[in-house]
Amino acid sequence: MRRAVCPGSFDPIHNGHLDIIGRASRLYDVVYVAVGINESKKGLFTVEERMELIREATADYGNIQVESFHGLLVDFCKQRDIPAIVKGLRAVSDFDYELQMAQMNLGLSGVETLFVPTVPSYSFLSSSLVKEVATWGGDVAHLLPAHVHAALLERLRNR
Ligand code: COD
Repeated sequence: MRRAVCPGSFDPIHNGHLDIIGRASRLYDVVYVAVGINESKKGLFTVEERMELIREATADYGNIQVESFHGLLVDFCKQRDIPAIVKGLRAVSDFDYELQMAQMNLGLSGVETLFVPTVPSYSFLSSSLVKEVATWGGDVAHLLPAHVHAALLERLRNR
């Protein structure tokens, strides 16, 4: 059984994330989508809410397991016998830090990192930009699954 993990904050999941997860799901038998818990950073959505939004967004893929993790990603991989991390690369600016993390993770545990180039139409996309634009009334509907867009607008209205 070939397994991989797509880790992230996913606050919230957007179409750039989904593109990478979908492509990973065609390469591996099981893809874990792992939401990192970072107590020092308060998200717009709770970790449980993010997981539920991801579950709904990936329900049709058929081989996605949504989980959360605390601490090191390599420990999450070790506990589940996952040999590969799949990451999307948006631009050269992502590369320096992603390379550092990939080398550190390889050195810590032998877990490999595979980089998947983002499709050009999503190369500018990040959760923080989506939240910022939506906060000021900008239209982000085309950048998110419909249920995530609805959840985002509701959360911003009630904040
Ligand atoms: N197109 C394609 N892919 C994208 C796009 C896009 N527009 N946006 C994001 N992605 C991909 C990237 O691969 C990114 O890594 C992933 O989606 C998740 O993105 P975010 O922004 O939701 O998540 P990050 O970058 O905040 O997540 C960071 C992690 C939680 C993965 C990282 O901090 C981590 O591994 N933490 C665990 C602690 C640890 O092990 N630390 C040591 C590291 S060496």
